[in-house]
Amino acid sequence: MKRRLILLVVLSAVLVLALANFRLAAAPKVLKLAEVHPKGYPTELADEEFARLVEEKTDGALKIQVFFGGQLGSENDVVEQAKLGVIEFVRVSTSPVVSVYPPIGVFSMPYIFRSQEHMWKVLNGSIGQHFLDSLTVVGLVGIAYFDAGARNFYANKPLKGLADLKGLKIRVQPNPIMVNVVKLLGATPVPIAYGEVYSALQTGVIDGAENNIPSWISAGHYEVAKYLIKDGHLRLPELLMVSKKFWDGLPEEHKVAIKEAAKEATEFQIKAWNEAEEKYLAQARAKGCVIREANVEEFQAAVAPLFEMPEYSSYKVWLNKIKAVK
Ligand code: BDP
Repeated sequence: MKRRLILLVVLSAVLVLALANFRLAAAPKVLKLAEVHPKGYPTELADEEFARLVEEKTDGALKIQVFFGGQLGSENDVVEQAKLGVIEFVRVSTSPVVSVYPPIGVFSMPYIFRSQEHMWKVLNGSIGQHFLDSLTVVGLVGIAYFDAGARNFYANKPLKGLADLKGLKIRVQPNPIMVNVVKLLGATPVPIAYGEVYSALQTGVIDGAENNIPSWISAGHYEVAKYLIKDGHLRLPELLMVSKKFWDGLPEEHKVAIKEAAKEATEFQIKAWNEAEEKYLAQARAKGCVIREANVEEFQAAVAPLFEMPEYSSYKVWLNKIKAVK
């Protein structure tokens, strides 16, 4: 009787251990996705949707955690970390990618998209696909674009026209093209990470910045810089990318699932974006922000020399292709 009892205890222990082991083996892999925006911002909402879809489509094998609000570092930092395979997914602006893959700087050239529709025709066509695919040479896999609307200038002083930008210290993304754009507009460019813009405005390190309306409002920049001039100099696409190091180790069916999820997340994001633009614009008005329409031709004329700079001559072929997309 005693022997039987001992045997039973031993067998149960073995069973418990075996089950625990099985559970460990079957535990979903938790992957990181870096996002600079706060919870509820349209790109963050789309990241969450992407994570949900990936988990669903891989039957729970891949679980993505969204680290919002820049918890994993600046966009330039997380791009580097994704290249190394430390972070699996990143949602960033195309701007920080210019430093690791200069050809994508084509999208940072000002006034190249006629409208949101024109931009999406380009991104959904062969040009957009070319840039997503070519990122593999720097250790990144581009899987989707998101919408970031149009960027405008804002400052702590009234901005009625181009002349008002003269001499102002304007924050730009750490991107050499934007440094040149702001210089051509007569202001002083100050490249700093997104997460530092608010305090730089508060402490007077900068007089203004440039971004889309949802960022201007959600990051609180409007509290210090309430004058915005709508010139729409950039429609800078957002990128969702995967670390190639991680990607190469995935089974084919998971790659397919991730690509499908990214496609659906893009559709979701564009809707969320369009709603957010209206919502944040209404908030800006309610908070007493001053929004003026720019004489865009005046701005375009000022930045025209950029297109003749030798460092951007390789962009010409792409710029012509973008222009030709109807
Ligand atoms: C926002 C982009 C974000 C960038 C930020 C910036 O969504 O990815 O980090 O601009 O200006 O519009 O750095």
